[in-house]
Amino acid sequence: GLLRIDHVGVAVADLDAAIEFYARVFGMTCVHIEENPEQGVREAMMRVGPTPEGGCVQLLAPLTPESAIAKFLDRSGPGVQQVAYTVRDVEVAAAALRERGMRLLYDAPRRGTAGSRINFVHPKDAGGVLVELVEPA
Ligand code: V0V
Repeated sequence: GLLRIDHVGVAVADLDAAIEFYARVFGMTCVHIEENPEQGVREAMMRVGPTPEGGCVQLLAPLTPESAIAKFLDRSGPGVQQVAYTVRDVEVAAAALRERGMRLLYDAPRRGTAGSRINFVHPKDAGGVLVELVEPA
């Protein structure tokens, strides 16, 4: 099952400007920055509060015009793009959701932030929310 909220993903056009904004306005701390070419993103993990239990906002900027984030920005503008849940085993969690009629985007997990393994539930099956499953490294 789902263990906790891992992060909330927010699509942004300018990653550096967004990092500065979330740090200055909300007092969040940038704990990780990574480029993920397979996902077409440059992303930053902004930790909420002083300890990891506070969870994170993941800022997502597009690497290419064809990427999922570029498409989202074109259609919807900047804003919440996904909600991600921590799971112990992404394949077990994906199988359980498939059994409940959800379409998972990938047959096999792909690489997410910091060596995690990830998969997604299609937003059309989840009430308009792109749901990500994250098995941390
Ligand atoms: C699209 N739709 C969304 C949506 N993206 N609804 C809610 N939230 C979103 N993020 C709606 C869209 O408005 C359409 O609605 C409908 O879904 C189908 O759109 P589509 O044109 O068929 O599909 P696309 O091309 O917009 O693609 C949507 C999906 C794509 C979700 C399939 O974005 C995708 O593959 N996402 C998974 C990968 C990803 O998001 N990577 C970036 C984050 P109407 O118009 O039909 O009503 S990378 C990441 O999270 C990492 C690295 C990490 O966490 O570690």
